[in-house]
Amino acid sequence: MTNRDVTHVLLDMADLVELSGDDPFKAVAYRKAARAIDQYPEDVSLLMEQGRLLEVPGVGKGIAGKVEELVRTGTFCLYEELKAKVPPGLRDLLRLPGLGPKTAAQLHQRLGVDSLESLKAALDSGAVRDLPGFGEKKAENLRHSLESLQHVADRTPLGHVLPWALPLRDTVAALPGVERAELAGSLRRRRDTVGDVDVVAAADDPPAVLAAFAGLRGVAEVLGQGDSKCSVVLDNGRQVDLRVVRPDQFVTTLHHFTGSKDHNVRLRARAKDRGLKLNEYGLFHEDGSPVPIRSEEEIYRALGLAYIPPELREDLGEVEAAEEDRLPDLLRLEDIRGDLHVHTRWSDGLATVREMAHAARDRGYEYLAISDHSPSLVVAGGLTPERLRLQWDEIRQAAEELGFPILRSAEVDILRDGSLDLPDEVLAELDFVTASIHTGFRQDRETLTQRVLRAMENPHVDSIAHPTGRLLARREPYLVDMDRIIEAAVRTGTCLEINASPERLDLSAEHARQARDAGVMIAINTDAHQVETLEDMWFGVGQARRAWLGPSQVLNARGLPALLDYLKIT
Ligand code: DGT
Ligand code: CA
Ligand code: CA
Ligand code: ZN
Repeated sequence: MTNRDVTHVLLDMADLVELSGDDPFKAVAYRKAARAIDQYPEDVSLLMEQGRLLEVPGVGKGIAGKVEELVRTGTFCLYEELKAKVPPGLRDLLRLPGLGPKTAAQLHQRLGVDSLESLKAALDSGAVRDLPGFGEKKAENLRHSLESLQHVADRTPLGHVLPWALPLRDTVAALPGVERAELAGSLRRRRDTVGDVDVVAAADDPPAVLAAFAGLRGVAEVLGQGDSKCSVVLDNGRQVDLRVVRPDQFVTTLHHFTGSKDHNVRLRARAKDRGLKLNEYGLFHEDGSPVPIRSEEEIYRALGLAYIPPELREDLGEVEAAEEDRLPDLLRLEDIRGDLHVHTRWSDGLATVREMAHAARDRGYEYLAISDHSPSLVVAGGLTPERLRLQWDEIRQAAEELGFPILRSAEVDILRDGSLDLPDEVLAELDFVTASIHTGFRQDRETLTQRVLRAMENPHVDSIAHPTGRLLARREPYLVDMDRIIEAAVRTGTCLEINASPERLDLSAEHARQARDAGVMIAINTDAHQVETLEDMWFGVGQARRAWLGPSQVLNARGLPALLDYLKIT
């Protein structure tokens, strides 16, 4: 169990305490301990072994006991008790932006609300509005949150799904009689969020495999089961569709369930035009005899098309491009030569400059830019010009010691009036300047857009980080006018970032493709706050591929000399 896992359970516990109407101070204590453990530089399990758990600030005897039980057994008694006691639907209320456990508990106790549906009913009947302490405005806000949640609720960030979907695929692949198993659907197309998870497997006896699958530990409910298909809900609440077919049908089934639906529709029509029939079971001549298919490449070839990688299968022009053999040469993870946006302990990161640079070098990168926050972000320990200069000493030393190029950078806050949070003289001394918005998200569209435009007009600014501020399934993008930002990026030669954090993936694939088409240079950066999240680059590359980006359009796919040349650093 990692510190992050423990943190998640403790935060969940805090919610449950409040939802159950127990002493709110207990919830505060769990949250405090959770954050402290998350930030703590050492492993909880190690601390436990050495009997040093109480050294973590905010962890007292009571919570330490529960953490020990948790790390040893995967859960703790009181947590299980509360989970059994609090209606599961009540916990769903917490997904509403602006609704905390205290309010949820109130709604539960006074109105019997125990699910999103019953909340909607209580809003419709006026019961929420009439509740003391609520009123028209609060009820209206709740209704808004409920609507926007229903919009995103059924989709989960790819980064939250992969950690259990990959092992699930391996579990299926290891079931008796299974020849191979692959993830399909939106997950294989690397969409930023996914609905359900689709798995396709090959076996000689599909019903036996489906039965074994339905009986796996972790399967909470079987929604439906046939000869080749089984849909289940897992303990984590997510739906999985498994298809099992004979090995000779595997490729076309995998292709069919990779989708997208729109892409499939196009291919089927194209097959028909050529006197063929394409479906999940195979590709067939008019007389019903099969066209032998051993790979997805062969499906496309049979239809007179160049191979279309899963990320492009959305019917957004890829079929036409494949027909004319002008599909882009898509970016690959190996093309990435460095990361231009990471944080260290100098602001809110967890690792030192040296540790980050070392990890970047281990990944095979040629350079790394250290971009800590600027002073107005007090919560993130933003750097004043004085501290920035001290950081430069450390950067120089680390670069020398490791023999690895480290660029001086900063993530400069774009203030509410569009001015930047560090003076031009300081920006001029940086190798790479990233600007971004962290405050005032609720300003109107014009003001927000002007802020970004003004930052881009500053000749020192090289890149705009996470340009729309969205947090997947949690926060809508702020209302910037992307058409104008892209136009200004072209005019000023400013890069736009694909923030590779799976919580953000911002720019979206749509905006990134629009920027690419306009000729904007894209930087793909992890915004890593610790060594481990340098790995998030994989998500950013997926997003870039969905945006049809190739290495020549990505700044950090350049080697160091070409990068410095682009940045006019000699
Ligand atoms: P999701 O789950 O909402 O993130 O998106 P997908 O693309 O994974 O969609 P899903 O799970 O409903 O179906 C998986 C694939 O199966 C889909 O991409 C294409 C194929 N498929 C599903 N339903 C249909 C259909 O009615 N017609 C066609 N042609 N293909 C379908
Ligand atoms: Ca799916
Ligand atoms: Ca599905
Ligand atoms: Zn950042």
